Amino acid sequence: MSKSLPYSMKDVHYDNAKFRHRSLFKVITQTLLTSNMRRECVSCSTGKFLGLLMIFGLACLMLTHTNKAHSVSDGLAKGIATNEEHKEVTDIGIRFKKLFRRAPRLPPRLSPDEKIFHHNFTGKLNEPNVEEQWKARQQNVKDAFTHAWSGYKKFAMGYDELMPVSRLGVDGLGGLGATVVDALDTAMIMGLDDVVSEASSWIESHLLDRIRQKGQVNLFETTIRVLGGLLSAYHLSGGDQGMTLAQKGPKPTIYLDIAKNLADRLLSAFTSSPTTIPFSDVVLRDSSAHSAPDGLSSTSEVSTLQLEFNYLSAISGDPKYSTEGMKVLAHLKTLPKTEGLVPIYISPHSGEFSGENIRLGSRGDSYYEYLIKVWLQLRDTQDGNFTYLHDMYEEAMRGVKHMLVQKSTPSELVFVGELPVGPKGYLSPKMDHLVCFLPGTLALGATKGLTKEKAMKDNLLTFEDLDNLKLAEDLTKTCFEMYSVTSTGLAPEIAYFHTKDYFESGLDGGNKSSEYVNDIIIKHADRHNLLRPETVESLFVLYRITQDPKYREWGWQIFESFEKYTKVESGGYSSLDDVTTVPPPKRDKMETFFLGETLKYLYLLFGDSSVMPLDKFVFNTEAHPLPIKSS
Ligand code: DMJ
Repeated sequence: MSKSLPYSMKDVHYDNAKFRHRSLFKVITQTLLTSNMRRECVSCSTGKFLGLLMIFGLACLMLTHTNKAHSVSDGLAKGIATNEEHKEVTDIGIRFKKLFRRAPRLPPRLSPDEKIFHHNFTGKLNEPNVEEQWKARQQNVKDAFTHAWSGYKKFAMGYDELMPVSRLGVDGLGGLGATVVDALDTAMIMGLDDVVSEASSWIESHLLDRIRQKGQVNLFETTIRVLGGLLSAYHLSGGDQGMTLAQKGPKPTIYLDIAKNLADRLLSAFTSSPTTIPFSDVVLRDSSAHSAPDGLSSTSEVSTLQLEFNYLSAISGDPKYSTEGMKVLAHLKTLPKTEGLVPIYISPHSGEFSGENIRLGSRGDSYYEYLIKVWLQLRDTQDGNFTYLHDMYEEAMRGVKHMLVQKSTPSELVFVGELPVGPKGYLSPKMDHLVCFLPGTLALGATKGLTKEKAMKDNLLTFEDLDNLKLAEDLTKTCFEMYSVTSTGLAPEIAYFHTKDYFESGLDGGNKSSEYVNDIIIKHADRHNLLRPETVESLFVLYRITQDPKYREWGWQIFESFEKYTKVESGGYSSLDDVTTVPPPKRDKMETFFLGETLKYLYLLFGDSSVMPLDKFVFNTEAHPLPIKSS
């Protein structure tokens, strides 16, 4: 007797197509001759062998019996006359084949929650519950926006910001009713017609007067929040052959006219400067401009105006806005850098960088963001060659990876540190919440707004793109853990990370059950939360690009914490003083970007991915979407 085949060969036999097409008789006899059962039988008694045959016979009877009902109903359902006998035999054959087929590979075991998301992710099972659940969550965000707006409307209409605890308004941004303009396009996207109507009629009746009368404003803040808000409202209300999301409100040209009036005044920051680097402040009523008391501008501020100015030129037909804005980037291109990284201050008097402090947090952040976004905005137009922006971006991201990225101990969270005394100095393991814009920017830069799946299918990703995408995913996790490590589930303004060179005890976030409680340090002075958007912004972009449902789930956890700890009953949401304490003391301020950005990104994260597609719109740094124009 030949020896039984080694397992690998047996596998080949079992996979053989011929085996699957044999008659029932052959299946039984061959199975008896080749299976383990045969080996058993050779060594067992005749009695045991007969017993096995009986069991086998019984199994045959059961299968025959159950198949009858099946084949009839199948046949009826299909409306096809079937030969019952023939079908029975065939069905039995199929069942036997199933018996001897290799066990199917089972999907990984998932928790009930994960199951829902897994089905949604693959898109194969059209689980209505999943989308229903996200729709319900999206509705919660919409309700939150309505609650925020109602507080602002009741207590602070026309002021820049709401102090929700005091129930007062405050002008922290120059008095242009910044919340109204920042919130308007979010209301349009959410389809909140009443809010659109209230906000737009305030803009129509008051904003131009304010612009003519008000004094000093910051060039950057006014551009990203007010000008950006007006430009998006223009497009979303039908201007520039745009969408007509807003059923109510003025004609789009109203927004354009106000935007031009405002931008004409803001231009004085460029034209008064002795270099191409604009001054930081403008006095609106007389269109004059001056530098900050120290004579310096922030690098991120002078390089985060171009999306808005370019779009305004495109829709107004007047190139002067774009010309002034793009001169800044062309000038920055010529300045010396460290592996693409730049100091956070620049002098409008000399046009040179000032100091050596390098970071991607405050004053540095959106320099890197706009390099890639302005390139995305302009690359398909015929207005010039903007490849240099992409080159600057790629060089900078290589610099980030080489000089700023580190891992924490003990659990290896990837973070972006700072070089406070320049490239030759030490790396501080400090990361502002502001840096959490970076994962979204990296992912956008990698796929140019397409899904990863599509970009891979079309062979569009380089190794560098994939590397950047991986870093984006790692950093998004870190940003999320900055939330989940605290007692409130809300991130501090600044986090430090334990590394092999840096340790400080007794400064954790308070959530002792977090896996990362020993990795993240939160100093007393940094424990506030300003309702900032950067992490949910990156969750939104990462979700759109990777389609991984975990980003939605993380966003939902963050939203629930905002609801639990920042909501003010009488209306509005409040910044917090300390996210490590429960209940957290409130700071009594609702920043305009909570309505302009945070709630907008959450709403889009939970909604249909075809709304505001990332390869057709570029979001300014204040989350105002601007359409990408092609030549
Ligand atoms: C916003 O005004 C913008 O997102 C800006 O780029 C950074 N700061 C705030 C939000 O945190």
